[in-house]
Amino acid sequence: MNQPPATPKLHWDIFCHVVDNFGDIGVCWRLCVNLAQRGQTVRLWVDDASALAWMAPVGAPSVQVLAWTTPFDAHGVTPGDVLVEAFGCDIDPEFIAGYALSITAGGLDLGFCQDLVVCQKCIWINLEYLTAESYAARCHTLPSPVMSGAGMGLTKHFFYPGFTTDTGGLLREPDVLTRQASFDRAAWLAKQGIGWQGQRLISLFCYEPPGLPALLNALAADAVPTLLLVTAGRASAAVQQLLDDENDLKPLWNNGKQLSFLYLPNLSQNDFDQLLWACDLNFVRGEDSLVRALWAGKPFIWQIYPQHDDAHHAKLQAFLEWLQAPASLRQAYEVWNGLPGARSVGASSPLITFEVVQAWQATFAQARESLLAHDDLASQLLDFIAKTN
Ligand code: TRH
Repeated sequence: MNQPPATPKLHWDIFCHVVDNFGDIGVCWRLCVNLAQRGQTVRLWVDDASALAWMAPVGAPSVQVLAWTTPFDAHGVTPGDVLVEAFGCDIDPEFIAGYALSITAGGLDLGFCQDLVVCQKCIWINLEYLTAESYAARCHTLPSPVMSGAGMGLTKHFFYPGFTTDTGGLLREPDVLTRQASFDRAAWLAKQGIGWQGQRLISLFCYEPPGLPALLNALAADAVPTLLLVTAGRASAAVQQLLDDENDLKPLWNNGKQLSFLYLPNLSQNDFDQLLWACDLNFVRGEDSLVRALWAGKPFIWQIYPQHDDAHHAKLQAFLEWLQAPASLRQAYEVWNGLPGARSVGASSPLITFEVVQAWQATFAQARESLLAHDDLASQLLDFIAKTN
């Protein structure tokens, strides 16, 4: 019987420029870990690694973090087998020149590379942002010949993560399902020092969402008591600002104490994932936490990263389309994100009543099932490399 070809063990150089927030480093770190879990050796070059101190406090085997400095310091290393430019960052010409040299000279480090065929080729990946818009499938894996500069003559390939089989898939660790299956919610909450008395649990990871006042008012008025677990940083600041305003203007707004708050410290990515597994409803934002919320399989509301030209409106609608979101869920997303035309939401709004949230469960379960049937992003990258060489 023919054995499937063994996954080549390659050396990867992944470059990450932190623009703002935690998505750039969050996605890149997960990609490194995902690759390492599949036998790869990875160097992560990042210009601001500070968030990794809490996101990944114990690091990961076979992943090395290097400071990406200006001017460029190669730290005495030579380029590996695969270059990844995350989110359109530009790798320094010195490094590209070294990579080009190793290819044109057939300059293989056979001690590193166990797959001669793969190593003789240029594998230069431009990893793009996640979107459900149709251009992702159209552009996925397209080649982009380099016409000038240190990499002249080489070819980059675009790699688009995505939700459908004609894209590069989503980051997913091989053991995520087994870890989830044995997750003990009460034990995890106790370990975090979260005093839980059976209330509905909602996590809040957001920017400054237009729908936040409506959410807090609706939760305070709801028959079901809620413990809101507010993540550190912008979400905490937004809630505290709003509470100051509400308490000044409407001192009785949460008089029944139906809504209580707990402010979380920065969690590791591992604990952040478990936070999403523990809650009945999650509010997430950006790119990476959206994917984690999908794997959690619980209902969630997503605040999309806002862009100045409002390009995020189409991106949000494309996601809702892919999700086959029912009308109440669409409305909640539109209100939360302040989309034009979104109906304003009052205390009796369907944004978060218990029944409505429960009705969304089927949509998210179905989405998760369909995604689990596709290969994850790291596996698809490895397949792509094997096929194109
Ligand atoms: O921080 P973000 O808003 O990042 C954004 C988006 O990725 C956006 O698409 C991008 O263009 C912009 O940055 C520059 O949201 P995101 O993507 O969910 O990243 C947050 C990361 O932080 C994610 O990996 C989870 C992690 N995290 C923790 O590890 N612990 C925590 O306590 C929290 C709150 C988050």
